[in-house]
Amino acid sequence: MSVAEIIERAKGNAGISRDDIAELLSVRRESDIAELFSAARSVRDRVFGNKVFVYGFVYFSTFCRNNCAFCYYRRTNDLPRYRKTADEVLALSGSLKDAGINLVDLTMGEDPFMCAADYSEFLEIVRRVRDDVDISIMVSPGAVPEGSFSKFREAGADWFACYQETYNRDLFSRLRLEQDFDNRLNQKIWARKAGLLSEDGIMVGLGETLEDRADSIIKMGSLGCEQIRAMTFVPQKGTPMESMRPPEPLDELISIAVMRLLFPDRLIPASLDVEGIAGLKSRLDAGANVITSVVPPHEDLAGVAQHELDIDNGRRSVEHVLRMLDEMGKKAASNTEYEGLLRRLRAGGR
Ligand code: SAM
Ligand code: MD0
Ligand code: SF4
Repeated sequence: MSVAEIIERAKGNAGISRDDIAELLSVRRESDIAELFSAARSVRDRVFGNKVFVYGFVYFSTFCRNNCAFCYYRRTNDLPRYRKTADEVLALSGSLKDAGINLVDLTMGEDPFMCAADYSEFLEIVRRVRDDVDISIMVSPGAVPEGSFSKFREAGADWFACYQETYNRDLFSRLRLEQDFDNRLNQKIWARKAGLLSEDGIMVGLGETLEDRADSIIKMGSLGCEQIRAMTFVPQKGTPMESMRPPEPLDELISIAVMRLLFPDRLIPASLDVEGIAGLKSRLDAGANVITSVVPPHEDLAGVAQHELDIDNGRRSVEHVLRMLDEMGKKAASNTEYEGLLRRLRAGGR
């Protein structure tokens, strides 16, 4: 089958096999890549027009009890760490909202202090952001017990993010050391059951095969996750994966485009946490429609995969991102538009 034929089949996910998807993920000829990205853009534009959504990132605690092989913040990496107070998180969320974001992503390592007493401290932060800032909220606390999801929902969270990284169980066990594959998979299911919207994601360039990547994309879609992402692995100092060769971001872009074709109405991030602001346009050009990892400068906040890149020079700030969108002829959605979308997603329509 030609690439054009597979693209046609991929659109709307009609009669496409895992092997077809793997083949689409393997395109390398410049003209094929251009055709794939252009198809992804037109599918996105048909569903979302020229509107994109902008998410502020507040990584409020970098303490973590886990020891993921790929992560800078793994327990055994000896680092200076921080934990913001509830008042600080509130102030950061408020100023991000004033600057024009649609959602604040409250993210932490699996910080024992925040996990204690069934997440009471984190839940209180969520309640205060909801009541005092009144902005849409995503929580990224890691893996939580089944009974906690309804508490996050009641506290005011709209979204629960928890990325499987890969649906290859063997690879998972080498990445997320001492963690349970099924428990992490269930996070997506339990979140949606409790009325939360759910985000899943994969990492690209960890040694997975094209078939693995195809399987992961199919699985994320079939779980019904309303937001799905792919992020290129960035090797981190002090970790067992430190000396791996940094993968080119092209495979991430191709994954974004394939996800867009298969799942036209999902939210798909362009994360600034891989290549910084330099990576924004290429990701939007591949079919993404949400900008994530927007971080205010000079607040001593870190990114995850790129903990410093473009933060204190202001290039990841809301203002700078909005200016860039303007130059690209795109429009940031208003909060009324974003909230309308969330209501439709919750009602099961997209
Ligand atoms: N601690 C929670 C967890 O792990 O679910 C929430 C944190 S969330 C910020 C962490 C996500 O960032 C991971 O699931 C992974 O997809 C991504 N990430 C972490 N380290 C990375 C790296 N070195 N390169 C690329 N992505 C990375
Ligand atoms: C991002 N650094 O959006 C963030 C993070 C967690 N929900 C998101 C991976 O790229
Ligand atoms: Fe902790 Fe999340 Fe990093 Fe794993 S990815 S070490 S759970 S912060």
